[in-house]
Amino acid sequence: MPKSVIITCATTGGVHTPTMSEYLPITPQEIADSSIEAANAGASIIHLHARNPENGKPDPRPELFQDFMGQIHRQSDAVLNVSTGGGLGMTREERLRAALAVSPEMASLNVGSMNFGIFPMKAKYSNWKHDWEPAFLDSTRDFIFRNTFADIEYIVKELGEGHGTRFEFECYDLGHLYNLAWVIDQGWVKPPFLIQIVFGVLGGVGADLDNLMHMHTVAQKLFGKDYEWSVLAAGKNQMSFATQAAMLGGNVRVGLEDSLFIGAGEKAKSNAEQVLRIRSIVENLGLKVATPEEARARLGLKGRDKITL
Ligand code: KMH
Ligand code: ZN
Repeated sequence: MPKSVIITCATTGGVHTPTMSEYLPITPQEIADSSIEAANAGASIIHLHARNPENGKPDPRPELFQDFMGQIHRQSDAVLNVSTGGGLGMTREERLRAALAVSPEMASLNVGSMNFGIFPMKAKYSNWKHDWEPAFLDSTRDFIFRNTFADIEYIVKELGEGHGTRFEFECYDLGHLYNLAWVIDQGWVKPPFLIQIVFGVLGGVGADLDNLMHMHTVAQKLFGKDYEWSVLAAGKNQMSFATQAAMLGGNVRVGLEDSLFIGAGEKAKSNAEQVLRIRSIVENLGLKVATPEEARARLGLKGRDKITL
């Protein structure tokens, strides 16, 4: 009997900017509504970032997270997963503020430093809604997404040991799997692990099916039975890579953080639209979609009553 497929939905992120899509949720109310709709559509995990309600810039303030997380928590039983990647350029302390304040069941943990180039998107847009957007995109020409071993140790100790939060380990390249294996060897984190293999970020591994197969093979060797794996691909490869992961027995992540589209040149009108699309693919493959309770059991989460909202 194949395992059910855990769908994570990353509803806004800190990469896309307001000019790129009118459907990107920005305010706490928009993020709450869009996340609840995605949960109702079949996402059992909601991966969350916050934005400044006035200008849409990625924003680390815990009160923004508390606002939308409180609403999602009251209106769905989805697992709430707080980003510690934050917005490109935030300090380590800023990136951790919200998660430390709400003590979530899950948080992301990026397990390697890398280039993270989103500057090529700048050429596709004009008539910016906000002045900060083109400068923000441009700044990533000379930007290192910092996730050193010291950063990783700080996060697993403060948040993992301190709050019982479990991690969505974001692996953007082969070496990140080995970084994670080393972290596990230190005894800092315990199984089961959720490994999110990320394709198509400029600076990480490319969205090539051979890479997916190889990273899955290596993850299997390094983590054996101790892990669940999931795939996200940025941009146009989002649905095909999620489909491939489901076919290989993995889990999937979709959402407007990772792609603003639902088809070639066609913008997704909501996060739920992407969730419903992958859900229908998964079900047409003869697989079931995991409920939040199934996700909690498989990932060993502490429970929705143990978060501070
Ligand atoms: N933006 C994604 C490619 C995080 O929030 O920690 C990866 C991500 C990072 O979700
Ligand atoms: Zn994220």
